[in-house]
Amino acid sequence: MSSPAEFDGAARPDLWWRSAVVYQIYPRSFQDSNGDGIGDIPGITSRLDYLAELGVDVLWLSPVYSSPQVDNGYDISDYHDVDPLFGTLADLDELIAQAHTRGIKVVMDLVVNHTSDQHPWFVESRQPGSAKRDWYFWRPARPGHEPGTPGAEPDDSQAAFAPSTWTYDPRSGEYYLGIFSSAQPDLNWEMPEVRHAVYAMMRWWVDRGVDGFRMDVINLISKPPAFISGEPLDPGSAGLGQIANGPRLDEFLAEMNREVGLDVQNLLTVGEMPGATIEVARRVTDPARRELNMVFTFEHVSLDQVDWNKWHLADLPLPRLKQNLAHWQDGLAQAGWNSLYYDNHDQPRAVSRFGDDSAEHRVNSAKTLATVLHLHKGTPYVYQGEEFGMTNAPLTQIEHYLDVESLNYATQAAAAGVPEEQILRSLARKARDHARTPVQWDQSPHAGFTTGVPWMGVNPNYRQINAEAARRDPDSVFGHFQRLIRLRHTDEVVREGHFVLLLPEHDQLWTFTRSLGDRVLLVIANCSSTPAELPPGALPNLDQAMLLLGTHPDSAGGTLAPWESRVLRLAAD
Ligand code: TEU
Ligand code: CA
Repeated sequence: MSSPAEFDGAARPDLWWRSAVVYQIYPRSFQDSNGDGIGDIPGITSRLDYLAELGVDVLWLSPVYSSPQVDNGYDISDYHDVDPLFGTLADLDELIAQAHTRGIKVVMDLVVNHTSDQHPWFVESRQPGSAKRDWYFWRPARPGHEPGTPGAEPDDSQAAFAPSTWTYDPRSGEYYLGIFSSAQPDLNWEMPEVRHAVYAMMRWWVDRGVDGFRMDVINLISKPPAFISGEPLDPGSAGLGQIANGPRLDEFLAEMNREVGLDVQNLLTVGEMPGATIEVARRVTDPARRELNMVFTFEHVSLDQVDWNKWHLADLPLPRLKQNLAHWQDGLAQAGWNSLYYDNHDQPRAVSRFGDDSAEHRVNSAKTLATVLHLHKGTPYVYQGEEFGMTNAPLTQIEHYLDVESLNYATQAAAAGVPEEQILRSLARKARDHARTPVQWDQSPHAGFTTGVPWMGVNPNYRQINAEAARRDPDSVFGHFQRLIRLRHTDEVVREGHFVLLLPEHDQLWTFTRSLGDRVLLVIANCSSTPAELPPGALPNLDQAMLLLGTHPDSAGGTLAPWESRVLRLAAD
């Protein structure tokens, strides 16, 4: 970190994002500043020194725009304003300015596959014959059916958070498409006016000082030609299966890049792409194509389920997880760039899911999962609370769940006769609610998140697991994240080294090398709650190897303790 004098916090040198670590904030659950029990922007600003101490380079803010909050902000009714729940535009300007003075950049969430049904664009589009009618997708009722009656929906496609993707609008007697819910009608990107309205809005935010965009379900914006020409969608879930990765996706992303100046201004761009394949990711993140810097794949967070249904639980042997990430490392090794994440506001907590959140193993499994992820090649994302090992919450009744997706699943599953205890088992493992419990700052009431009543209960384990305790203990998960981030900032091999997975079938050890010229790093991690022997002769020669980062003091022997990991620099031949 260079001295303040010459450092212009907002500077974005070429490819800066390839050495950055991003921290995701879910504003509703991060820090409340006015006692209404809901996190807000001044609350985030008050925690900037904590984030600077952690060492992160970028803050990704989940949506803070005006919104009816049906999907907690992923349903935007005004892209040019901040929701009063979270504060004001002036508060956001202050946050951006204060972040920049600490050398931290700010990335906004761009939600433009759909708007809120309260957005003026949609309110106008509802008027039959309005100039904005085709800004959204309207269809007549199914032939032979009375509009508005059950079964009259244009087709049997299902929404992510509701039974049908189609919502009847008595005003025009027609139906509109919402892949996620009726509160989130899909924009019609075939319309140049729609695209250019979005680009103008993005330029407006860039002029306010933001350093990039995380783009929500951006691979859903190019709908299938058959659908565009009026064909019905197939039954089943619309979004992920049928609509992802449409034929004009690259054209739209390249146009956006040009019109907003994403590359010329070195703005960080990451596209959330459920259903994206390595081929799509390699194409979209190929610098020569000037589309996006990186994408969020969903493959590694969709392995502990059956088919495309996250609620149909499946065990996840370690080889499947590590081989999937290695697959993406290899796939984007020549062109493109990976994002690296386990946690976000849509996923259950990684230490509970991929690790062991028992009192005995939580700290080491949180550290070791982070070691493995951050030593892969790509840009790491840390989700609020992950940096000190927050866990899933003990939500034991349907009423404990608040998320639109969780409640939709519980309702539909119950209607389909799924026993309540099975529904509760799936929710306990996979619900997004686990990621959304308030951040546990300290041992004070409500873990220091609010002086009021939190919108969602704080995880009762906050007395043991909180940021303040972790900051005080250099051997904590927080201390480990600081060291991982420092290693990425100081070691080029961590940033640019070629990745090779070792022992792909070993069901305890996750081990791989990163090499750049004759410099080689070796990562050895025991991702199990029982000791693991290093298979003799299976790993590079460890003599003269130097330990750069380890979770356990006596980390030289041939046996790794449960959840022990070591990052070693191998002696040059
Ligand atoms: O998520 C898209 C998405 O794919 C998720 O719905 C995901 O499949 C699911 O939640 C996994 O359980 C984005 C946002 O990240 C999410 O919060 C929004 O709800 C969604 O888009 C609609 O905007
Ligand atoms: Ca508040």
